[in-house]
Amino acid sequence: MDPITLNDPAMNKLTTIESHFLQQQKLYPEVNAEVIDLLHDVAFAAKLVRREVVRAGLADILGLTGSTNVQGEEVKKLDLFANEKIICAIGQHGRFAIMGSEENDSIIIPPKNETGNYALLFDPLDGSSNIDVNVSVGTIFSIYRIKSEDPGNASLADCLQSGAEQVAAGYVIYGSSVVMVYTTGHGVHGFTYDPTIGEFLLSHENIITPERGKYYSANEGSWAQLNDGTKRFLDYLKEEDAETGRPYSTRYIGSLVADFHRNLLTGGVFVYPATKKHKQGKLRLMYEANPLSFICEQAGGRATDGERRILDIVPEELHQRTPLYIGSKEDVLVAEEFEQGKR
Ligand code: AHM
Ligand code: MG
Repeated sequence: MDPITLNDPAMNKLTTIESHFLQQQKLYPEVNAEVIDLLHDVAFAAKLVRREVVRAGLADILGLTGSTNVQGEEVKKLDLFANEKIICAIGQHGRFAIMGSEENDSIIIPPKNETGNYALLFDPLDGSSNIDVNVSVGTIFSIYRIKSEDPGNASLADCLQSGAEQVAAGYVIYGSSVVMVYTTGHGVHGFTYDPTIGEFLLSHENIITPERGKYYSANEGSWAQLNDGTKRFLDYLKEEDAETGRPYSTRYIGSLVADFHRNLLTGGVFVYPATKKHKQGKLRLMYEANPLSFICEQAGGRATDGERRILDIVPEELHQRTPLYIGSKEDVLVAEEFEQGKR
């Protein structure tokens, strides 16, 4: 008897995150299989965080955040909840020797860290001021191979590596849909979560960001705090010039991950400079700037602190802050010229 062959054309178009990773491993055998497992862990943790984020508006009705729930347990604020979920969901597999979170002052040693060869640095829920008002928030993560030979001895030094040493990075945005974007240094790929089947499906393959954008994202409410270079750059973006497509439109959500994601897809520049209030910038090098810069460069964009490539900065401390100019290459180059007083 002849074997039965089934072919469902609709299925051929669906690529689950799992089958995408299998394809990537064939294409790029140099990407360690462990790294793929780590990305799976992150995708799983993101599903847990998403489950709570989509119910955030029910906090008052259900007695969530800061109060006691029906089981008599104290319910955590969403960013702290996300932090604990990620640490526990990812830490239980023993693949990470060490972690660092924007929510924790010190490094975190997962319960089973004897076998993991990697360090995870993450912002569990970026855009915290937007959580209670139904605006997109996200999880940002960065993965490094540890330098210590014995994972049981992993220390802060294993976390303090420059961004250029990342083996993978990504983010999950909890917005009108939930999207996970990642890179292992072989392009940038995005997946949209289908809640009806509980799967991330490939929706954005090989993301390339436009060379020049049409949006700029900056908190202009801080105008009085900005230095002259930044002010002149923002003024420049508002001038009329057909050749460069100016004036640009302002788009500023106040969730870095959401502002970055939009600009990545449509083109644009995100600016959070050093200000009088935030003399080193506000954003965190290890949890925000490095992972997004890795993704941005992989998509053909550029990311600097106005002087230096973000990925070349050698970190001195876990919670180090940095100015950030990130997005379409041409736009970031112009921003740097203004910051450096060349314009
Ligand atoms: P958070 O990690 O406490 O949420 O702070 C980081 C956020 C970024 O998501 C966003 O780009 C920035 O802070 C907005 O800051 P501002 O309100 O000063 O514009
Ligand atoms: Mg943040």
